[in-house]
Amino acid sequence: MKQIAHSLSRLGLACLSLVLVVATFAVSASPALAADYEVKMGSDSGLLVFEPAKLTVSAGDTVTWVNNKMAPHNVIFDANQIPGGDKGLADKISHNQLTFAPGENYATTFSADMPSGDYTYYCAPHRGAGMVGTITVE
Ligand SMILES: [Cu+2]
Repeated sequence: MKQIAHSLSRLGLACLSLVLVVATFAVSASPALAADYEVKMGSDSGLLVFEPAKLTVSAGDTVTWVNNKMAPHNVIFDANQIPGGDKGLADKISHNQLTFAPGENYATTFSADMPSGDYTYYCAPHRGAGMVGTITVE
């Protein structure tokens, strides 16, 4: 009888472990946890900057650039300033089209199949003025 109770308790522990493993996987795989971030193009005070200029995100998160002040702006990623140096990827996540009206925006999702690291970008019209930003994907 004692041996049966012992076996049952071991079985229970195994079931609990299995439930925990499955639950952990379900949580980590859930796309509902992906976060959305917003970067202003042009600061509220009218400076030619991305705000925030530096942002750290997780794989699967989405960054939306919103035109704020001092337009026109855009978002250009250079292949030599992203992890892996993939020109195709740099073009894919760039937004060449200039925004003019406040509120105009575009988004990039840093999906899990993209390499992690620092993605540095600039605004073409204002690169010389220092309008540069970095998204760090962890
Ligand atoms: Cu700009």
